[in-house]
Amino acid sequence: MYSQGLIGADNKTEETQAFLDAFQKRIDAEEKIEPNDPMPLAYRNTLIRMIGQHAHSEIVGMLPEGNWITRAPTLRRKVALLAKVQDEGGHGLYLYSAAETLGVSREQMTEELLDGTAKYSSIFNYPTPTWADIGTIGWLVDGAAIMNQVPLCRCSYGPYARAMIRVCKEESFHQRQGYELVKTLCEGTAEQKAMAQDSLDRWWWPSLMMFGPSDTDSQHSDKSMQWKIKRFTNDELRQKFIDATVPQAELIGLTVPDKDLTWNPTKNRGKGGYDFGEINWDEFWRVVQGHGLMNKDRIAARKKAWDEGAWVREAAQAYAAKQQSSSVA
Ligand code: FAQ
Repeated sequence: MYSQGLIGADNKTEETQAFLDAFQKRIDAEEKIEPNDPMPLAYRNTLIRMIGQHAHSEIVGMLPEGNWITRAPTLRRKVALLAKVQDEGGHGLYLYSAAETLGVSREQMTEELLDGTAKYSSIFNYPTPTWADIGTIGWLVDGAAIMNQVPLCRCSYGPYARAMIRVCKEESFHQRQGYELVKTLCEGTAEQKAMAQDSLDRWWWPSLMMFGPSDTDSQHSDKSMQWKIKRFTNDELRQKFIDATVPQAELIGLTVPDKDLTWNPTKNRGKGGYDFGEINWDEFWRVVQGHGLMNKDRIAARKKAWDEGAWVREAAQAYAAKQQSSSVA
């Protein structure tokens, strides 16, 4: 672990108004905050919560797609899917490391995931019953993830911002391979096209929920915007995603399952944008609170992996202790 201080690494800095003002001045000047810098406790805790949730999402997010690796229809698709799932695992590890720079351990974060204290993205609590879902996840879920994460490359916390640069490059490949997969299905037989449409029908609304509650219900957005952790609000990013994705659906002949979707030329300060239907926020909160279709399965899978990996952690600790005692002797 890198950062040991509660407020600053010196363990002395007090959270006075003068300190808070000086901190905000650094943020406003677009300076990056680094692990050993003094920072308000609430800033630290916001990042631990958000980066931890993000890391868990990447790791839990391997499960719905990993489920299809053995059933990918061609060698080319299998190789791409294997690489993608492996990338998501890498993103999770980067992010756990970024969170560790704030003074929390990976063990603690994992325990909080398993006991339900820490959240992960709602989207990974939906099932993947068809092969088309693998394309739709790349296209929509990675597409939404990129929309949210590109601005995080400019997050005020240095380790998170830097991790996001590589993550976004990889997510971009994921989005393209997903869209190409769905496009291929749309150019295939009538059954394949119907499979793609059915998948879009099931994933569209949950993808919009990935951006979080509407701005009026978002508890953390104001403070995170002030600290330049978030650069856009949940609703702003959701709108950008809809505006970018609807034409992609049209291009491959799919229909977005929203009867209220209409082009509004006055939106986005006259640049135009889509008006869209009401999101089912009851469903969103139900899933976030653990009552989605796959919540129990996802946590059970993570718990099994954690329990079965105990011997690896113990062996690594025993090896480290042995190395340390032989270097002391
Ligand atoms: N699911 O006040 P806000 C990926 C919670 S990565 C579950 O608006 P905030 C890659 C929120 O935590 C996807 N919970 O919160 C991939 C808070 O609860 P708390 C993950 C949600 O933090 C692709 C409460 O609601 N990406 O997909 C969700 O300002 C394919 C109030 O919300 C990130 O984590 C939700 N959707 O804004 C992997 C990006 N939304 O903590 C595999 C970083 C909100 O007070 C395959 N995170 N909540 O108990 C963020 O940008 C933000 O944290 C938001 C939420 C935008 C997610």
